[in-house]
Amino acid sequence: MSVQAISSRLPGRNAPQAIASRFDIEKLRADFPILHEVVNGRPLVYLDNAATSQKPESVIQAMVHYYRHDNANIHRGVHLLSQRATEEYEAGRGKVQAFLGAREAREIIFVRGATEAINMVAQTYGREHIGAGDEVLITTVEHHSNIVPWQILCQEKGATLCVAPINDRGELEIEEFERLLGPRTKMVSIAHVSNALGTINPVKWIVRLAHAMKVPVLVDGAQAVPHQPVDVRDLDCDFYVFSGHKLYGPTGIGALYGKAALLEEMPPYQGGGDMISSVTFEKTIYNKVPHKFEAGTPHIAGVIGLCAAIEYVSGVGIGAIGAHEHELLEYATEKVGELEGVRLVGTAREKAAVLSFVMDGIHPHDIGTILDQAGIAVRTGHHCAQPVMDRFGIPATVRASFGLYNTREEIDALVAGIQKVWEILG
Ligand code: 7TS
Repeated sequence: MSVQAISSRLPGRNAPQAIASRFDIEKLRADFPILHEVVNGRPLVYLDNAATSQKPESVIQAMVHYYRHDNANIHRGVHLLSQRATEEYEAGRGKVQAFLGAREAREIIFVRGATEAINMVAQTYGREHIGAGDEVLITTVEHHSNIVPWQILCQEKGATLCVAPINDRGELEIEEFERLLGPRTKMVSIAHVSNALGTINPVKWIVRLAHAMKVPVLVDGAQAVPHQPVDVRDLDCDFYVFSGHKLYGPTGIGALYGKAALLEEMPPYQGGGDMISSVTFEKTIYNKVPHKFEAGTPHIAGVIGLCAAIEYVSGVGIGAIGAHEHELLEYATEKVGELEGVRLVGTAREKAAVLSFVMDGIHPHDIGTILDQAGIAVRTGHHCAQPVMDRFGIPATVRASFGLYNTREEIDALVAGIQKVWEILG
């Protein structure tokens, strides 16, 4: 089946026109204090949302309120503040469960972010189930954090890391993926959305293919959850990971979803407080899932901030956000794509919120510097996806990535900035 045919089976987006009327961009922008910053004498145009998104006042205030009124360690105190902190923290688990559509709250493990979640799965599930001669299957578009943890594991175990290729648009070559998925494959780990190219992978289809071979699938949702609804039960993936800071929440907090049956039989990742039910020098009995995987004092304020972010995003409507960004992406693709000297990198038919490009004879860092002088924040470099750059034979790109608060006027500013770059350096 072609990627296009698969794409047409992906969950439909809300019609942009229907959304636009509900989407009061100026009201939303007022929720984000940082958007009022002036950068190099110009109003900030923040187009680096794939790296991290800005935080609404409600997220900032939720964390401030926690530290001002409720701060205490969790799960161990009988005193009121500890109970309050514990309740908020565990309520947060329920919120993430609902956000991802997980069956049970204990299927949500709080982690530092997507990176820690993938390392955790590699070092717990992976260590138990992947051995010499086995294969882990990923794709060319992965972020380094979905490559290196598997590489470390494969080196330790004598296993092989296999990589499914992409075509010139940046789409997964499905037939090649199917060919590589073999009897030795013990794990598939794949980005839901590529951070460097914006490609949306047909993850539901991939899960189905992998499960037909009895292979579990981890989906790296770091670039998906801010832009589209995610339902882990519908995807039927075995693990799903994301970072709070790309979802308008704080840094240092994220979540790992794992199917309860898998989490139950996995060994712990780190040892320490809270992950035990009893300890003697001879033997430790581990705590129940999810606490077995949350050693030490967690990022309590982070969980509270993440919950406020989920509430915020849910209030705006993730479908509406995705539709707004899709409109911006289409507009930017057209406007930037027709500029002299510009070549877009990553032109998949299913894309989310990312526009990567290069300019003839001009280094991306120089482009980024000139844009910064105009107050426009974009990312330049390999975006922690060096194999993607290698695939396209380039060292780096300029990446503009969109969030719910971006506007057409900001795309116009980007276009003017790129024209200026061409005038100066072209
Ligand atoms: N996976 C994907 C697809 C990502 O885009 C990122 C971060 C990660 C995993 C790691 O997330 P972390 O929160 O644990 O660091 N991506 C980017 C980026 O594109 N620019 O800066 C960070």
